[in-house]
Amino acid sequence: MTNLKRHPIPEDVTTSGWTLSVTGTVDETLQLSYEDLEAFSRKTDPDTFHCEEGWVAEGLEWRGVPVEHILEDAEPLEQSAFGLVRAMDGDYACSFPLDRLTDCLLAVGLDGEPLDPAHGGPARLVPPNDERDCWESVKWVTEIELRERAPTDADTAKDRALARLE
Ligand SMILES: Nc1nc2c(c(=O)[nH]1)N[C@H]1C(S)=C(S)[C@@H](COP(=O)(O)O)O[C@H]1N2
Ligand SMILES: [Mo]
Repeated sequence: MTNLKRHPIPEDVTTSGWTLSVTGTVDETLQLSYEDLEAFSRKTDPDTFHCEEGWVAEGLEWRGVPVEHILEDAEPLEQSAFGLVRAMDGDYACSFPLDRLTDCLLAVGLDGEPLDPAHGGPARLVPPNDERDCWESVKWVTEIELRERAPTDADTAKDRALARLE
């Protein structure tokens, strides 16, 4: 059981045949299955999640793979400086400087169970707790695209996420 808030699962979330793509300024484009990620996953210390809307979820035990390890396999090209993390629900995406992205966890489990779609499964980005905004914890992740230049607001969800809070 978990106390993350339950939001409706968007219609475009389908988990069958799911893979994570690692694309963009990398030497090796990757396609990883849930099983590939699960095999390299590790448990984290209990986490507390705060949403800008004011609610809090405590005692979350994520299990996942450090994004740093995923990216090592893709061999980022030297010019890589940003990552755009894309999701299944339409055009939802978040941008990160590469050094922040490597500090994130890609969670595939929560509280001893595979991460279910109600909580962003098969895979959800979990940025380090001390410096994250709630909308950066991208649910239903499908792709990590590395880039040389910063993605613009047109590429990301920040404006839309904030608009939802108004
Ligand atoms: N793909 C995707 N990820 C998302 C969102 C979203 O709408 N789509 N909402 C964000 C916001 S604002 C919050 S507070 C959390 C909510 O997570 P929960 O539904 O597990 O409580 O997911 C974040 N990640
Ligand atoms: Mo949020």
